[in-house]
Amino acid sequence: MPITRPAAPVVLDGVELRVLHIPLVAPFTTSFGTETVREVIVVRALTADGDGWGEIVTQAAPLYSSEYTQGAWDVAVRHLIPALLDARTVAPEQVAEILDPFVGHRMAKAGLELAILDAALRAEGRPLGAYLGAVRDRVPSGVSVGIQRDPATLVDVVRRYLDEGYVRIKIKIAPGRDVAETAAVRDAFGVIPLQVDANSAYTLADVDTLAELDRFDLLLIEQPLAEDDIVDHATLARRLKTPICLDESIVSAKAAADALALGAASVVNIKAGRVGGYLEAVRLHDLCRDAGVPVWCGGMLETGIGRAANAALAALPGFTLPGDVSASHRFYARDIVTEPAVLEDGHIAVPTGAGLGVEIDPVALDDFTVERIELRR
Ligand code: OSB
Ligand code: MG
Repeated sequence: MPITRPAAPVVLDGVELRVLHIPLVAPFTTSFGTETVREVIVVRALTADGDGWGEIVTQAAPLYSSEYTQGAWDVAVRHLIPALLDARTVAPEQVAEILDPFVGHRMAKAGLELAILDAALRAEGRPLGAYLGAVRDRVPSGVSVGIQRDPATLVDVVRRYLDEGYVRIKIKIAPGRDVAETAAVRDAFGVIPLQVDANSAYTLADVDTLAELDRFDLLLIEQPLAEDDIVDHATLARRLKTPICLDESIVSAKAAADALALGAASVVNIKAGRVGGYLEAVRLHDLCRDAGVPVWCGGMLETGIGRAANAALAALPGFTLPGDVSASHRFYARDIVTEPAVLEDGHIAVPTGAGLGVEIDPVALDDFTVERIELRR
C-alpha cells in the first residue's frame, strides 16, 4: 500500500553530516574488494521539534555503485542540503521532489530523506514501521557471507551463522570462486535456504559456469552481470533454471518495472539507499507486489540507524523472502545506537519506538567520527 497517512512537515534549521569509520569484526570480501572498516555518513536533521537521524550508505570507493563517500558528502553539502534548507518547512514526502532536479546521487538523497522522516515521525510519536505499512513485528534474518580463503573456511563460517540461528545464507561469489564454494556449502548443510551474490562480476560469456549453479537448487542468483546489462540479464534468465534477482540494476521503481517487463529478473532486492529513499523503496515494493514478484530487503552494512529502518521496511507484506537484515554484531563489536539489533529465534525485531525507534549513543558516535560539518539556514 502507498503511504496512507503522510507525516507533518518539519521546520529544518540545519543539517549535520559526519563521516564515520567503524571497524568490522572481520574483513568483508566481495567480487569488488575487501573492507575492514565501514566508512559511512551519518546525517542529523536539526528541526524545531528535535533531531532526526539518517545514514548515507556509500562506501569509500565507487566499486558497488558510482556513489562513494566523498562524492556524496560533496553533493550533499553543495547542492542537496542547501535546497532543503531553502525550502525550510519540509514534509518527508516532499524531500524527493525538492532533490529531484539533481540527477542521481540516490544514496545521498536517501540518507537526507531518512533523517527528515525520522525527525517528523519522532515529533508525532509515530514508529517508522507503522508509517511505512509494516504488517509484522519481527522479520526473518538472513546473513550475507563474504568470500573466504577457501571452501573449507567458508563452510566453517556458514556453520557459525547457522548455529546462531540465521534462517537464510547468502554467499558472495566471483569468477573462479563459485561452483566449488557453492558445492561445499550444499554438501555440508543439505537443503538450507541458500543463495549467491555475484555483484556484477560475470558477463554473458560465463553462461556455462553460471548454469552449473543450477544443480544446487539456489533460491536465486543475485546480480550476475553489470548494472546496465538489463537485456543480457534477460538473455541469461532464459538459459538458467536458478531465478535471477537484481540488486545493482534496480536504481528506482521505474528501473524495476522495465527489468521485469524485459524478463531480466524474477526476484528483486530492495535497498532504500540504492533507490533514493525509503519512500521510493515502498513504491518499488508496491509495484513488485502488484506484479506478484517476490522481494527481499538488501543491506549495505548499515549502522544501527539504517538497520532499524531496514527492519521496518522488511516488515511490509511483499517482503516474502528473508533479507540481509542481520544482527549488528555480525558486522560490529560496537554500534552507534544504544540497543543494537540482536538475533532472536532467527529474527530481528521491528523497533516500536517513535521514528527509527533507536537512540544514538553519543559517545560511540563521537569516537567513530573522522569528519564533521554543520550547515544552518
Ligand atoms: O551486494 O548486497 C550486496 C554489502 C555492501 C555492498 C553490496 C552488498 C553488500 C552485502 C552485505 O551483501 C549485506 C548486509 O548489509 O548484510
Ligand atoms: Mg547484492
